[in-house]
Amino acid sequence: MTTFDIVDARFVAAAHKPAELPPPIGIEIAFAGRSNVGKSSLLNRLTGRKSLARTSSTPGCTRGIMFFEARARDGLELRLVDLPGYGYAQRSKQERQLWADLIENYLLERPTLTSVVVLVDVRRGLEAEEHDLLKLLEDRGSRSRQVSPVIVATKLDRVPSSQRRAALAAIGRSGPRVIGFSTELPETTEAVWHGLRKAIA
Ligand SMILES: Nc1nc2c(ncn2[C@@H]2O[C@H](COP(=O)(O)OP(=O)(O)OP(=O)(O)O)[C@@H](O)[C@H]2O)c(=O)[nH]1
Ligand SMILES: [Mg+2]
Repeated sequence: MTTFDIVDARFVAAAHKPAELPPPIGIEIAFAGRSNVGKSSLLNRLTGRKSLARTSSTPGCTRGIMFFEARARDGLELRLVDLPGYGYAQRSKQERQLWADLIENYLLERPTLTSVVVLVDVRRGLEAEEHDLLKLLEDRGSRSRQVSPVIVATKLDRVPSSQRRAALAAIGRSGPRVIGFSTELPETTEAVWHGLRKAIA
């Protein structure tokens, strides 16, 4: 049996404001990162569902915090939480502020949040926004339950295979270990699942 053995996955709720957040139940893993980095695509691969989470080549696809529930064959039940991407300039300043507040509040206060997957494009690596995000997660530890960050470098297929190892090592140099992922490389899904299982253990 592989860890990537999801027998059931379904949509639970969409929250566009704090009042719409579903009651905190179970274990939550959130997916955070720049708009268009591939959060929703990764979530679909992890659940083995083609279009559970909406994806698009146009940045700003995921609007609001989307909650999904997944159950593995070995009984593990998880909530996978798809966050709207940051760094998307096409929105009004007011809209961006409201979203930042919603996401920041979720990341800092959610009692069921156990791990946050920080996604970065393998070609860009960690930039100021990702360092801010990792710092915010560290700060959370002093207020409520600690969350373990997992860094996933996406779109690995866009780097020639001979350069992948070096690209991942370069991103990992300044912090936690980095897991490479691509929707085009099926074996990488299993690697992400391994990282997630470890992070919530
Ligand atoms: N080549 C390649 N393209 C990918 C990969 N992952 C995602 N994409 C593409 O990148 C685009 C954005 O993917 P999404 O999963 O919608 O990105 P997101 O991070 O959820 O974006 P927002 O919801 O806007 O924050 C889509 O066109 C995907 O098909 C990958 O591993 N390799
Ligand atoms: Mg998305």
